[in-house]
Amino acid sequence: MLPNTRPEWAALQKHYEATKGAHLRDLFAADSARGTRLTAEAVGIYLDYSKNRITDETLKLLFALAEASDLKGRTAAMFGGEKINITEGRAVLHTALRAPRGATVTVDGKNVVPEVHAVLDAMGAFADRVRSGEWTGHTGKPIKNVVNIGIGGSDLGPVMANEALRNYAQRNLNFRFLSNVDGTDFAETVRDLDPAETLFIVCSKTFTTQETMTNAESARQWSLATLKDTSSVAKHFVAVSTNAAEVTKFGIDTANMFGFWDWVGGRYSMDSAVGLSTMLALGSEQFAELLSGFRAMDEHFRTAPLAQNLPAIMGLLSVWYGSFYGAETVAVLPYDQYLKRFPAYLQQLTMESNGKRVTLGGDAVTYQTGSVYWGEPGTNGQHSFYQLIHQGTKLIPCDFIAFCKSLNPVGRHHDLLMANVFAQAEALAFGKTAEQCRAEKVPEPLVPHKTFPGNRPSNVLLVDKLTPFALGSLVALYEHIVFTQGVIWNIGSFDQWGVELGKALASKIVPELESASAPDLKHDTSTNALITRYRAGKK
Ligand code: G6Q
Repeated sequence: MLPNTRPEWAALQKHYEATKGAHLRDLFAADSARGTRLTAEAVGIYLDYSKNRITDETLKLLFALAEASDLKGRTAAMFGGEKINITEGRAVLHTALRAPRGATVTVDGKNVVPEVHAVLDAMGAFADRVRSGEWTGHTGKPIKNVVNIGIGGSDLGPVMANEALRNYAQRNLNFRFLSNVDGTDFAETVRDLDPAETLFIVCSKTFTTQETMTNAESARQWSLATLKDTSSVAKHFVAVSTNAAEVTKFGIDTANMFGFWDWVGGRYSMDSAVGLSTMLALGSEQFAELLSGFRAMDEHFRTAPLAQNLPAIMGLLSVWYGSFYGAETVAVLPYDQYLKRFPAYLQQLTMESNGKRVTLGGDAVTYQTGSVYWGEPGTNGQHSFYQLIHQGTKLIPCDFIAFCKSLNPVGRHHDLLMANVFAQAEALAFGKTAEQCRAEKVPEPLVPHKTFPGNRPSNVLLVDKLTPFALGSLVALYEHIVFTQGVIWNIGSFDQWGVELGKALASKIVPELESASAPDLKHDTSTNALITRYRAGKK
């Protein structure tokens, strides 16, 4: 059903019309406890959502919508292994990837937890051998460089985690990530590496993705050009995949293949074998801490009442802005340099999941769904795009993410960094009035330019310290925000037909670019002309 036909949605629409003019300045002035009351805390994350354009009534109505949408029931269905990815007929069980040893999660009558832990154990044992230098390359040298070859869900999580947890990584291992089919990515990734010291992880669920297989083949040729012997492939290439036949065909020993399952979506897979590079960097104990962060947030989301439930609150607030205020984007602004790839990671998680235009039943939606997620770490963003958030014409809800303790305490740096987070959220909410400008003797012609309207919403997430546990809990927080949004919008968050289309379209054109004789082009006139021009230009 279309959620905007629910009475709870209509009540929110009416409430929006009645309250859209309210200013955060007045909401704070009317309630001296607002800044501590509209907060929630769980799994080491303190969420201050008081600077949102909401009242207690808004929350009540949003929770009523969540209940009418059966958020609890749908959550239980996901955790219980029901095939909620209906267009692919699959269960959605990334939560089983962090289930404790001994737990039971059943898919098609089979408990999958023992297999999950068998793969984790194999990853851990392999990581120990590489990290200790026991695993050597073909010439007997220990591995110094690890290159993860993968794209999309087989790249963005590992890249983000590698940056985010660099402080905890074994520093004598050098990690690189090769994703783009652009030969430049390949050339620049390997240019200063010694094949005898380089291990490639070919990370592809299907082992058929064009970009990844092209890069893997070039890596194999590059490696063999120095090592000469095809038996060296087994020492320098391992695979993360569900496709044993293709892995064997490539020359990788299936003893060095780390598997996962069709109930793990690519963008939800960084804590599966796709995280092998993370395991190599962190070792099995710290990887286990990452998983416990995920698990703690899973348990919180599954069990906490809506009014204390971080993912539910944040998911509902994004629905409030997206579907009622018409806000088109959400800015994610981590004030931690280690999280510099976190917004890029979230772009896939959020936009591939909820960039959908029909309901689960196939009806075209008549309301806004998935928002554009974007962002950069603070304070850098303040010196570029924050201007538009403060004084532009668009409403851009922001998520600030910050840590009480720095992993690199240097002089005054951390206090300065944190002062900026608090100041930005404050300025966005309260702005600066014309009267305040005049009191500061701003010349009259400049008053409109120096006035800040405020009333720009934000969440502040405050965490003690960026640890593997904290990262796991933050990623799971956003996974469940996405799930909450998808349930309210009644869309399928776990397929990605748009990505599949891209894969199919390009493979049709490849032979037309590579054929020696002029191909018979049957595209539109624009595509035909571009192909013809490229064929002439590349000679
Ligand atoms: C993720 C998507 C997509 C996928 C890549 C790589 O949810 O399905 O980003 O992860 O296309 O696919 P392979 O792992 O099969 O190479």
